[in-house]
Amino acid sequence: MKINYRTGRQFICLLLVLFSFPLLAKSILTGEDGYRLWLKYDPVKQDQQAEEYRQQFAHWQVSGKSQTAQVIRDELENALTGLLGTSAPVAGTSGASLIVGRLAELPESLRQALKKNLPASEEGYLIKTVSYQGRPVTVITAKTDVGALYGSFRLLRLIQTHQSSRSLNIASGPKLKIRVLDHWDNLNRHIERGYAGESIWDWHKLPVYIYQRYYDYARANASIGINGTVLNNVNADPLILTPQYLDKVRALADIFRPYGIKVYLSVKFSSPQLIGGLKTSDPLNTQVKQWWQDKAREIYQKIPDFGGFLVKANSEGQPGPGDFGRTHAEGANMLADALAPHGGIVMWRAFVYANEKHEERSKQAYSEFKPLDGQFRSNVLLQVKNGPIDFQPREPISPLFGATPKTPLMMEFQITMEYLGFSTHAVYLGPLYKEVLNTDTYARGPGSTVAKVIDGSLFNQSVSGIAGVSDIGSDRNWTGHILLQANWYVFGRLAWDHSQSAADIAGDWIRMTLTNDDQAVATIEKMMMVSREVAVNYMTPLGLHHIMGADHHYGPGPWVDFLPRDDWNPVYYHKADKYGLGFDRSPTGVNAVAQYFSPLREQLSDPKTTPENLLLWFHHLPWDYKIASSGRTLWNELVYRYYQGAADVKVMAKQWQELEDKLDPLQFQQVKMAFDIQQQEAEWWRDACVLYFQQFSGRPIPEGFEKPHHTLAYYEHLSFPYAPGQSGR
Ligand code: BDP
Repeated sequence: MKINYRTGRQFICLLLVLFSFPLLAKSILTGEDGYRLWLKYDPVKQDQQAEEYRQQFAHWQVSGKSQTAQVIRDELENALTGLLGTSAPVAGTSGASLIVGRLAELPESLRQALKKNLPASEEGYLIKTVSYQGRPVTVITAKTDVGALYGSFRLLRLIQTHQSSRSLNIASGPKLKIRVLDHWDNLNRHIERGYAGESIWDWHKLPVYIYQRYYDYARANASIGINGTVLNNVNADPLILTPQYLDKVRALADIFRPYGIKVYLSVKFSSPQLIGGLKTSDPLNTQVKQWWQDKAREIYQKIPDFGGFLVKANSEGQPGPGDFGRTHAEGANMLADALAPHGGIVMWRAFVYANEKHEERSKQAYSEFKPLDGQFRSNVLLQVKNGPIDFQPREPISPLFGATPKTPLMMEFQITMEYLGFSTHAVYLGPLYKEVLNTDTYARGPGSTVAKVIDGSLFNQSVSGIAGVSDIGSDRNWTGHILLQANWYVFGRLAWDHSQSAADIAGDWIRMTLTNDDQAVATIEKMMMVSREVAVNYMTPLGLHHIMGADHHYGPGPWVDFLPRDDWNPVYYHKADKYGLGFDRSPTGVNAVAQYFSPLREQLSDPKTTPENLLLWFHHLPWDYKIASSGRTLWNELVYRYYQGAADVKVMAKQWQELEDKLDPLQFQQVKMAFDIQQQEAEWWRDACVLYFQQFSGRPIPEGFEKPHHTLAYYEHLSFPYAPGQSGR
């Protein structure tokens, strides 16, 4: 029979369409794409509570003429119209049941009642139900306009999360003064360690072309109390300080100001040479000092409330005072002196480790900075990463916390997911942040938590701060994965008040972003709360660390041993051998534990008293070492945890799947697809790591566990030259 070639091809096409059908379940999905973040303002469920909201908040008044007052008006109008279906700004306080304004602007009779309840902080607010002209009125008041803005967002959250609005009396002020996002954004819009598209700053079109996104960024930040933004990468391009770029920076600063957000810049220490035409950048050189002073003046002429500089110096190839034989304190102080007359600060990073120093990497920052305590100007903060190495899925705290009573330490957390699965792994960072903040340093006896170190209360310091390396990019949903918006959110909420619980914050975020259905909220909250531990299990259980792929940091790479520096190689960190696994940082090894205060030091010196989740961080243990909590051998426990982690991702994915009917179709679908990737990648981590370590343990994968999908050689040969977020691009 003669085959009709054309019909045959049509037949094949038809088959292809049929086979690909399951992938194309629906070609047009409409719904929430994630752009609106947690500020959706969709109508609240029509019930008794909604009726109360309407009575209380439909008629409102905002006093004051500032730009911030206008921002509050715009936000309330937009939000209350959306949430309540009705919203009417009224001309005078007499017609309003919600009154917003600075204390000084309120009618005298109200003022007296409110004064004593107002929080001390300039940025704090009070939301109180009072009786005014014979009727109940809700008042949001503060010492500053920005405080009133924060209070307004707080009230909106209350409505968004369907809480009672009767007899309100909420006073709140921030526990930390400087609450900034650090953008690792390059001027070419590539984001170092960014997984959500390119930078939202369109440097090329600034200062003229202004995107609505800049305003929405400011709104989102103000809604959680973030009051600063470092616009550019710590691996800084000196051009940021040229007049051309400063005009662009000014445009952004002008947008952010009414939202209480100050702009900061990362600067390159060698800028005087690179853009200033000087022969040196020596911080003790008179011309260099003058150059920075002039530069500071130029900046403040354009941006009178400029926040200050963030500096990465003498670290990973960045220039610094060490290049001129000067200390970090001498470098930081020179910049601090230039900024001080204008009220600016220096955030000097302690993420410093040098090749020339033959000291174990986890010890270097402490060795470098501890002796400098007391030598920094009062407008310098040391910005310290939470752990002593580098934003790993789990690290002990950096020993610097508590070690510098005379120098304020700023926390640096990573929000972007460099070591936690980029933008496809659902990992809620609230528990990680809380774990760090609640850790006791014992610096001044028991109860000297990291939170108390950074909020200044432990050493009575008046400057305090926290920074989060941003996960924001140009993706429609900002963070590449809807659930990862929660990490931006929880960072801000904890920066405001570190005593809040990660679970409560997750609950608020879910209600504002995904759904107010109680059962769905409970399921998602539980999932979020375990998600970090799940990831630790399938990536770096029991205190393993720094075993990711080379350079791009994507996926597992425990075998990597070819990078130019010893301490960039995973083999340096896990030290697997025939005897066992782990890094001996106890007194029998490199004695990194000596940098901690007693009794933490002693606790970490002995494997029996070291928390199991940090065991291999501090100890090199034999494969048959008995894990106390389970009775398993180290090898069996390792395998168990890797498999448990991967299995738990499946459970999370299934739980999500079961919520389909309760969620917006687009949000549901986006997260579902990310879970598909996360499941594959969790198994990839599991299989690659178990096979790799098995070479050393020489022990079998215990019965009952499925076989790895591929050989070790297969995993070792995977290559990802275009993995996103790489440095130096
Ligand atoms: C590391 C990142 C690198 C950053 C560095 C830093 O891989 O891209 O430049 O931290 O914090 O984790 O400076």
